[in-house]
Amino acid sequence: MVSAPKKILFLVPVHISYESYVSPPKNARTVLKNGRILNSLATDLPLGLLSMSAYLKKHYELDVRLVDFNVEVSALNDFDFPNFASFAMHYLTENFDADFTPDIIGISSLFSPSYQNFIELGQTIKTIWPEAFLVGGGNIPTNSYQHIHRTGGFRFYDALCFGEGEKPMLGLIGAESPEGYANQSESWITARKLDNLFVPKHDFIVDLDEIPFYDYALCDHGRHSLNPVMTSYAAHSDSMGYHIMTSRGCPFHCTFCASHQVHGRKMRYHSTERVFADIHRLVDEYAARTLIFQDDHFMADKARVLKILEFIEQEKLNAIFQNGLTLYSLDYETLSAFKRAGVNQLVLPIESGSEKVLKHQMKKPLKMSISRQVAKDCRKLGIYSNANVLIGLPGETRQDIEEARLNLRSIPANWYHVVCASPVVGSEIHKIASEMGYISGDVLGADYRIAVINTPDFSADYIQDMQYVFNLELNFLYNSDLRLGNLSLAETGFRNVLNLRPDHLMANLCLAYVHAKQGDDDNAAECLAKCHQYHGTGGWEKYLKIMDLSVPPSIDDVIVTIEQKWAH
Ligand code: B12
Ligand code: SF4
Repeated sequence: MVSAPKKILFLVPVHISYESYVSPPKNARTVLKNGRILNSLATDLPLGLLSMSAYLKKHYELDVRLVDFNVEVSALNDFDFPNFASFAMHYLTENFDADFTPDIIGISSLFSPSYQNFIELGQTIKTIWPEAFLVGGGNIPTNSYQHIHRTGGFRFYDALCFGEGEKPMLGLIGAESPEGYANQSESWITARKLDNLFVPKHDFIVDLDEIPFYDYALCDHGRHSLNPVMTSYAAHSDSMGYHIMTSRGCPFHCTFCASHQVHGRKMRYHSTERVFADIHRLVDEYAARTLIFQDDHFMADKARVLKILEFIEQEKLNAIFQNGLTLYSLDYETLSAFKRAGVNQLVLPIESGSEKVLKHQMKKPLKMSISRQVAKDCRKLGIYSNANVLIGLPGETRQDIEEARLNLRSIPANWYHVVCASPVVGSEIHKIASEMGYISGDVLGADYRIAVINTPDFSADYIQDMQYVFNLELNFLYNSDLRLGNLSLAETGFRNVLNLRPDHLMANLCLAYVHAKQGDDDNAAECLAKCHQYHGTGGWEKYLKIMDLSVPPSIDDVIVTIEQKWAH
């Protein structure tokens, strides 16, 4: 073995901004801590770091530690720090003594809203461990290194990694001088190189089986199960899931996506034998029962997909597919295989209700007839479907948005997740929107839930309002389960919303409808009374006006009012 730095510390900054954490936007998931409403932080396993750790340990003897600040902040009963950097300073000085002085520190940043935290954490690290070689990696440094350079981020960071980090980190650790190595490697970005017009290059591992079983032992799985995104899936109350990624890359060109900047467009795979071996280890060593697949394009090879699903079925495990699966690959046979593998819920990346927007603004290989068929088949098979939709891309018009608003009502997904198009750095829409001067405010650091694109066709405020209207119409007024008479399923959705927002007028109105349909006049009247109570608050009047809806005066009118809407 070559002599190498022994101690590596990996850090994950909080994924969202401090402002968004302490004052969550109204469409965010929240948690209550010591009487305060705070934004909820996703505590999903940071797979990139687990992969790098496994790969590096295959080659060198290392002491690797990991701190995910999403987990550490979530574990607190209260949060009374003025910013995340002061919490990081407090946490790191309390938890690391002289026994662990890291040689190399790597900070991972995948999400635009974490940008400021990424920079401030770098600054904190340089105060605590000025001698350590500090590197950054992930989606944000890969796409924003020029901005980081311009704004002085290289005062803290010694180098930034371009794309996947396994091979670049291996080179760095094996080198006598990390600085020297970073300055000559094509995948490491340094300030000195950028001053000389340097263009970085990817250094991919082609055969993913070269990466050993991910270093899951780096994480405390009890703490990481505090709030993974899977807990927002109605069909899964068990929060102890194990994330896996069986392939990397995606050949498509969706204009809102930045994945290819890190992982490229060429598909790379783990062999199915290796996938099965990893799953067996997760079951044996961690008693895993639920697997969360994170592949960008899981559906790339149908035979492979069916083989993996058959394995999950045989092993009687649960599987969650958090990313939308390519809809044209989801024929009835394949969907049935998902169902047999115990998959009771799927994310459908329907993306838009306008064929024009799908084709020209999103460059998505999808037709609405396919989305409709998949949603219907999911219903037939008893798979709960969550549809993803986004509005407000450059080139989309108000007419497209109105068309989508109507068309989406004909796709019978169970629930819709509607978002404002966010110009994520590294995506084509970010490039277009920045070149055209369409972006208002700060994109790096901006919350995905807030519209920031203004074009000659629409303002960001209009998109923000329409995003909420789409949500109110598709999930409430025109809720597919309500219209199809699946009252108890619809009721579960409304109650989930009311648990978080008791003053949700539309959830109360739709629940009044459910009660009225069931002949439960007392509860219907109670829900309707709440609608009248909240009518003048929270901007409800504005949204009711856009939907051309008024709160019915009595419970006798609730059913008529709602069903009249469906008839038009
Ligand atoms: C899993 C995932 C999540 C998980 C997070 C898991 C986690 N704890 O990291 C969850 C479900 C929470 C999530 C949520 C969201 N996500 Co997401 N997510 C992904 C996804 C599909 C995979 C990430 C992953 O695990 N990759 C596998 C590992 C192996 O790769 P990696 O993490 O990139 O790490 C490698 C390199 O980046 C690099 N690297 C990473 N860190 C470091 C550190 C150092 C020191 C070095 C040297 C290298 C390095 O080396 C690693 C190994 O090769 C990516 C797409 C993608 N394929 O990258 C989107 C992605 C990161 N998500 C994205 C988005 C937009 C979202 C959501 C907004 C979706 C939504 N509409 O709700 C939310 C926002 C969350 C928030 N901030 O509030 C965008 C982010 C774009 C951006 N610029 O902000 C991405 C890129 C997808 C896209 N559309 O372009 N997501
Ligand atoms: S959104 Fe999904 S399908 Fe589209 S390019 Fe990105 S990873 Fe591929």
